[in-house]
Amino acid sequence: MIDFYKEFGNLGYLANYSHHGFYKDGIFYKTAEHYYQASKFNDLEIKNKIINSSTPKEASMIGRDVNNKRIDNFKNYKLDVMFEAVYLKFSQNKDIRTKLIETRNQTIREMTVKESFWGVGPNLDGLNHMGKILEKVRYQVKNDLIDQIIANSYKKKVYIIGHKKPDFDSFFSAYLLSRILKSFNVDAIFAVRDEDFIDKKMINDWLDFKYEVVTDYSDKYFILVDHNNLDGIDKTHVLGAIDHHKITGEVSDLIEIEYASCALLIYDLFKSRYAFSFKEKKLIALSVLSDTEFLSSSRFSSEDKKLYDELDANIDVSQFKRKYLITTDFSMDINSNLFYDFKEYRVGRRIIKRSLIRSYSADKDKYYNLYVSAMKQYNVNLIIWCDYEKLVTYVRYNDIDIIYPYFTTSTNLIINYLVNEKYLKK
Ligand SMILES: [Mn+2]
Repeated sequence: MIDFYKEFGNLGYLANYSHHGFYKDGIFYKTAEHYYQASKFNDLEIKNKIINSSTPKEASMIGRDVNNKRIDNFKNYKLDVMFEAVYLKFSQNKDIRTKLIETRNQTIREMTVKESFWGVGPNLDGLNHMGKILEKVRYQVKNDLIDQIIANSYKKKVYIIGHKKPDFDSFFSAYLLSRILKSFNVDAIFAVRDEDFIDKKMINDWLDFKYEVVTDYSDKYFILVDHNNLDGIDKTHVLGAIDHHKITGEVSDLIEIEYASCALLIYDLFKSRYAFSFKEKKLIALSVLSDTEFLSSSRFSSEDKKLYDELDANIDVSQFKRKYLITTDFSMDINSNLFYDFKEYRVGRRIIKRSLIRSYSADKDKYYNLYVSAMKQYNVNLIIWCDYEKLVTYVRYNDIDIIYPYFTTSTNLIINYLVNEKYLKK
């Protein structure tokens, strides 16, 4: 539930008085409120007075003055006008558009108690039209981004591709999006960057799809899924990107929302336009298992759970966990284990080279110090060590040891934690 009140604080961007201006027909409106109030009148003098007023409050006072003659039956249009105002505001201000999209499918409420039409009213049972319009706008701007990706892709051969060393989610997301785009008549090709798969067994058992291996990026167009670092791809060749982590500033016009898995995000984005098959839904659910350590990771949120349940995949999670959960094999040498689940992350100008280790408690006690002391030698600066018994995450960043009190394999979460705790400067 997203409850906002007035234009202040974290959620203030949702309010009509927030200072996010936009253009319509060559005219600049300072706030959505300016637009809404100005739309009540045909009289140019009043209109201009509203547009030129310096604050939304002033605009509202002029607009509500009963001495000013409104358009006939304005009340019949007012919901449409308000939708337009809010839509223009969010579609022309990318930073708050992103914030709005990040609220996923949560209910939005304007907590104004003296307003039972736009807000929730005194008994919280008001019409809350403002909240509903924000939800509609959220849906619309998300769809605009999808339309943009599809439009960019027409009449081109487009490679749908995930990260290097593909895991289940990256591999399947690329496949799934290529299927969906084909249904929109895009010449989409399912591709991987290499065949050095993580989750080998799970991929072998479930993802029997033909792919192309692409290593020369120079003469091709791409749509990136899951972990959108360019990694050698020219920015101008990227037609779109969909990711369930917020990590890079390398690609513009991307859809980047925190979801349990990239395939789950793709499902949520396209479910109103593409009929997912029973099999596809099951594989989406498996991608969630794979990316959340079989639903035990903190990454699996209550919003994710709603969607996961909606997939109705009927999966015995503990059975899958027994079969596919692979901890680090400590009979292997340190070098290959450090680079088994290895990724680079960019934080500002810094590059974080992180290795993910999965172990039970006994192996943690036995090997942790050994691996930490090998970091410098192998040029790794972040180890995320997940203990599957204690459900605790041990983090080593350069010379700093941190015990993260939850179980997570989300590097993004850990990096944000390091930044917030000032261990890591942006
Ligand atoms: Mn993923």
